[in-house]
Amino acid sequence: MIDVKARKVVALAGGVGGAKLALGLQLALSPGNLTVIVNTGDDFEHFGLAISPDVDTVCYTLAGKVDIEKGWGLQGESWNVLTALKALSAPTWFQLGDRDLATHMERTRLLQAGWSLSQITEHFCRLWGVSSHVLPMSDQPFRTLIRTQAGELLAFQEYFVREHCEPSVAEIIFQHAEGISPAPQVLSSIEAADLVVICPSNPWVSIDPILALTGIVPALKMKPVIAVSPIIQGKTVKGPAAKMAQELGLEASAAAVLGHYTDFVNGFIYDQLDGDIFTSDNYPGIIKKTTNTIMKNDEDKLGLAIETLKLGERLLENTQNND
Ligand code: FO1
Repeated sequence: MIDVKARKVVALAGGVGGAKLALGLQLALSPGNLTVIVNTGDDFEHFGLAISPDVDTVCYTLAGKVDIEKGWGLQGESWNVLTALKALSAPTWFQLGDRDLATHMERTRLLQAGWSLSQITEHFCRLWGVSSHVLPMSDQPFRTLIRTQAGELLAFQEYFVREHCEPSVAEIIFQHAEGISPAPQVLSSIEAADLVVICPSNPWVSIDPILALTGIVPALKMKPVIAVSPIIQGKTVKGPAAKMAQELGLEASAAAVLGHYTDFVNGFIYDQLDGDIFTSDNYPGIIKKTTNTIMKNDEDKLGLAIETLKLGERLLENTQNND
C-alpha cells in the first residue's frame, strides 16, 4: 500500500478555516506534496494597496507566522500605522498591522511592475519558507459582492469586516466572473493530484468563486474529491456561512453543504457532533465519515488531515477497483 504521505493533494480554501486544514495537510504530507488553491474573491484595494486576505491567511498559516488567536494577520504584530491613521480620522475598520502592511506594499509594487499575483505569492512563499505550493485561484480580478436585503451593494470586506456580517444577505454576486480563467498551474495541479480536498471554508463565498472559474468543475469531476463541512450542529466555528445559508433560504446544516457539492464530490467529512444525520438513501454514491472537525490546535488540524487522507485512500481503492 502506498504511503499516504506520498500522495499529491490539492486543497481548495478560503481564509481561516481553510488555512487550518491546509496546515494539517502540510503536516501530514511529504514537503511539496500539497497545493492550495485560494479564493481571491475577497481581495480589494485599501489605501491604494492590493490586499489578498485569504491568500495571506493561507501563506501566513503555512509559514507558521499567523496570529493564532485571530486566525489572520501576523503574530506579534504592532499597530503604529493604524493608530496614526486613526489620529488622522482615516478609515480604520480594516485592521492592517505594521508588518502585514509590508506584504501589501510589496505586493502592490510588484503588481505595478508587471508581476502576476501567482508569481508574487510564489516569491513570498519561498522567502517565508513555505514548503507547499499556494496558488491564488486567478490572476485576473474577481470580486465577490454582497447585495443586502436592504438593497445595498457591498464589497465583500465591507460586508464581512466593516459591517460585521450583520446585514441580511439577499444575493451573492461574482462581479465580472464570466470567462475568468484560473491562474497558471491551477488546472494542471488538479490534473496531477491524487486527491482534491475542499476545506471547511464557506461554500457560498469562499469555495464557489473557485468553482465559478472556467474548467474547474470539469477538472474536479475527473478526480476523487472530499469536502469537509464547515457547518457543525447548524453553526460555524467562525464566519457567516450558517447565517448566510438561512438568509439565502437554505438549511444551515452539513447536509446542505453536501447538497451544494453533490455534483462532484465522492467523499464527505462532517463533525461527529452531528451524529447520524444521513440515512442510506441520502446521496448513496458519496462516502460519508464523521470525525472531530473542530481545529483548536495543530494536533486537531493534523488529526482531521489524517482522517481526510484515510478517506482519500478508500476513494482511490474504489476508483482502482472500478477501472
Ligand atoms: N478580519 C476581520 O474580521 N477584521 C479585520 O480587520 C481584518 C483585517 C485583515 C487584514 C489582513 C488580512 O489578510 C486579513 C484580515 N482579516 C480581517 C481577515 C479577512 O477579512 C477574512 O478572514 C476573510 O476575507 C474571509 O475569509
